[in-house]
Amino acid sequence: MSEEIKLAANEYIKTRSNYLRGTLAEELSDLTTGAICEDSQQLIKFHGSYMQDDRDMRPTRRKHKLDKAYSFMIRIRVPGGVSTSEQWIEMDRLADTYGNQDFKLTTRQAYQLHGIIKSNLKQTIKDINSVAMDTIAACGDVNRNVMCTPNPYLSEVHATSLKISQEISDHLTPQTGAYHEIWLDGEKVESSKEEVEPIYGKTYLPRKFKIAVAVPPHNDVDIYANDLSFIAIEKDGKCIGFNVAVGGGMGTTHGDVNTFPRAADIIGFCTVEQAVDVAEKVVLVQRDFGCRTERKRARLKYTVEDHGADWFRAKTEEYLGYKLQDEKAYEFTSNGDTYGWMKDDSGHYHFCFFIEGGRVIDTPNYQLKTGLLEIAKAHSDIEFRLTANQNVLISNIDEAKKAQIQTLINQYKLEDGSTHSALRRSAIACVALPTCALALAESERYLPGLIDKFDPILNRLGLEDESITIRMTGCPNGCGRPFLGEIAFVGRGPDKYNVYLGAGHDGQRLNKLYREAVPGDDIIPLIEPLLEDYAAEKEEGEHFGDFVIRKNYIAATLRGADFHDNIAEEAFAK
Ligand code: SRM
Ligand code: SF4
Repeated sequence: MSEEIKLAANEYIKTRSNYLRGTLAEELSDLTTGAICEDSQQLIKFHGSYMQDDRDMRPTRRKHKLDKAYSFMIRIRVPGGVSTSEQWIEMDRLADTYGNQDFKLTTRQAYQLHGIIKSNLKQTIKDINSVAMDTIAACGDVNRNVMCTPNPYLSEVHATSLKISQEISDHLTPQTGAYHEIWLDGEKVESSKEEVEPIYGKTYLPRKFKIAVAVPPHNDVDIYANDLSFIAIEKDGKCIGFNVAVGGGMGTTHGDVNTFPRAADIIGFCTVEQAVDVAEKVVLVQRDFGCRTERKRARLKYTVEDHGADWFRAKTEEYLGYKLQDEKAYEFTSNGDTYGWMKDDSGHYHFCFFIEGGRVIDTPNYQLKTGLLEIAKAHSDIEFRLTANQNVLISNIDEAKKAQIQTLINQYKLEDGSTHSALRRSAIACVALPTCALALAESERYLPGLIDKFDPILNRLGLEDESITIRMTGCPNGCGRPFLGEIAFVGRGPDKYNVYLGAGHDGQRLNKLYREAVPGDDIIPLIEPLLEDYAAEKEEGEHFGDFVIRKNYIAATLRGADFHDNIAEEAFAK
């Protein structure tokens, strides 16, 4: 008798959910509690929301024997990162009306609202949909927000890449009527169940799935961190197709050698016309061969790692019914953003603002949120393009508007980053505390202060214009893509960080563990000598990540007597 395979718990939740319905509708109308049940906490992710609680308030509430301060985070999809002035204005309003009076620009070109209480959740999602944005598949075991290089400097190639990213997004959006029924008071559809999700089927994917499209030389969407990505190949100013990369991902678990970050492999090239089909077939291969027994091993990167990239290419080609072409030459130069005014080759202007930590907020000294709102209100026909480095680029501006916008930029002293060190301009911090349930340490609230301490050192060493990518996350899930930072800090416990060094400045090479569980106060003394060496010994044009690898600092540490955790060594050997 064959033994029944025990699947991961979420597989059963998906199976019995009737295409993501579960008991969500009933629970939303029960206002005797601000929470929802555990199954619903998993299901609501597919609808773009997470149940959270304010972790800062936990001790006080515990002391007074109160339940946790529950609220919901809502993630709003923005395929390719392109939103309108109207949508920006609505995000601002929703943050003030239902949220925490601020909103977050995420590392995947989406918006996030925090602090929405259960009784306001439905109205907030309705309002989001009323400005032609949605939240379905912003989270959950499905394809998430599809990213695309936001800077349209190569107009034609960019236009094609953006169009493809939006077509892929549309094609892979779940078809279930549950979203409309629950949030938009849509008619209940008596579905012919087996047909409702033609691509995903009733158990969707084994795990989240992420796609990005990059236009070289910018790797600002960090394609090597994605399950699937497309690298635009240009010839004579036109996009002739894409290199296809699979198997990237960041998430890992401290102490678990079976989990590791992985940089994607390029498996071939497809034409523009084939791209949506390729995306679908890669998703289908992962649907059919991805691990459904252990969620920690369920990402596509493990399917590629376990079977090999050649197997993955062959399987994809089998599903496609045709062969991919061989990869074409391309070059990335950085994974950061370019700030300030830019002009594309069709003559339009774009301006990239520096938004520290992606948090759009007013403070007594800096009216960032108000300033951006005033720009959106004054110019209804411009775009707000979110970047994967948590910044925003306003776009499609003609000569006349440029001057008017510059007046508002001056009035509100809006930052193009030029008053900051290049290190700060090249930083990413994930949300972490107080909203993220998984945070082991601070991140968004901590990194700016840490950079304050780095700045005088960089000035002293003449390194203030070196755009060293620095990334911090509150845990090893990797939401700020820390394993692609030239310097990275990954939360290990309260005020303790694992320190990683040596990623490629172009985002192609992962970094390596340098020191474990470093207390916050010890970070500067640990890194300062390396920066001094770098200032004294770097070669012309050499990036910090390349320098630490050339100097073998990390290998030396790995052999050092104080290195006692071989877990990371094994993981990073891959
Ligand atoms: Fe993430 C989980 C925030 C980009 C890997 N991520 C979470 C949750 C939802 C925590 C949770 O499960 O309870 C975080 C919510 C915090 C909060 O309070 O808002 C969270 N992730 C974020 C954002 C908002 C970070 C940011 O500061 O911008 C990013 C939202 C992206 C979006 O718009 O869709 C975000 N997360 C990423 C990225 C970067 C990327 O995709 O380019 C990664 C690494 C890439 C990857 O997926 O491998 C990432 N998040 C994770 C993981 C680890 C997944 C894994 O394979 O193990 C988790 C945990 C999980 O899924 O179990 C996670
Ligand atoms: Fe939370 Fe960890 Fe992601 Fe940071 S990296 S947002 S702490 S899950």
